[in-house]
Amino acid sequence: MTLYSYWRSTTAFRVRIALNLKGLPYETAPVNLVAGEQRAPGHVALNPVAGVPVLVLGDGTTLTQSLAIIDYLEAVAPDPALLPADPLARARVLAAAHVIAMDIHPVNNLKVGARLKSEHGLTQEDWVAWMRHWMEKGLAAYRALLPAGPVFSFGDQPDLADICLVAQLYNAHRWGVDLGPFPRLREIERAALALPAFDAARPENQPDAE
Ligand SMILES: N[C@@H](CCC(=O)N[C@@H](CS)C(=O)NCC(=O)O)C(=O)O
Repeated sequence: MTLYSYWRSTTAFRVRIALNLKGLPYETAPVNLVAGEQRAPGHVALNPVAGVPVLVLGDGTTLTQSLAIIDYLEAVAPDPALLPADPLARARVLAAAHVIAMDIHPVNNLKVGARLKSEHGLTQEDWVAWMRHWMEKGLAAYRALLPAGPVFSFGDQPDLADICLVAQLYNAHRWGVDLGPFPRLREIERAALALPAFDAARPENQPDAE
């Protein structure tokens, strides 16, 4: 399999973690988002939303959207499970994952920032304040969904919510979010990054890291 990825992309980070947790080997095809390579016609032919991640399977089948890719991986390589079998527990993990994937990430995407700057006069400083705002709100909501007790967000093994959380916290560190109010989230992050599957997926461990 080939993963079209950018080292700093949090959505590609999610897929890297899932592939590693499931022990599925893959090659990385770097797409430089800052240089605009995601908008090249060849890449848009792979992913019509002009972004990463894209996972190309051995037979050439193309998959897009990080959560859909992880859902596919879960179906074809169910061990270790990234979602609980119990319907209620599964809904809780998905809800937390969606706080990050549906509520935080879309409004903080590179193309949103580019549009706000070009069409609405935002400065880089305004944009950083915008991103911090949505991360702080979203991380507070994520924290409120967590039960007390387990090592990771919902259990003693990492799941889809942890995958989304760890990737998002990378961005929170990058953009200077005050994580002082979120000691539990940092504890989960430390436990996850101590695992080789998470560590190997870190942005700084990617072949295109600058
Ligand atoms: N919902 C999509 C979002 C994918 C996405 O937007 N990825 C970002 C990187 S984290 C991207 O490629 N952005 C390109 C751009 O903003 O131009 C997913 O989960 O895969």
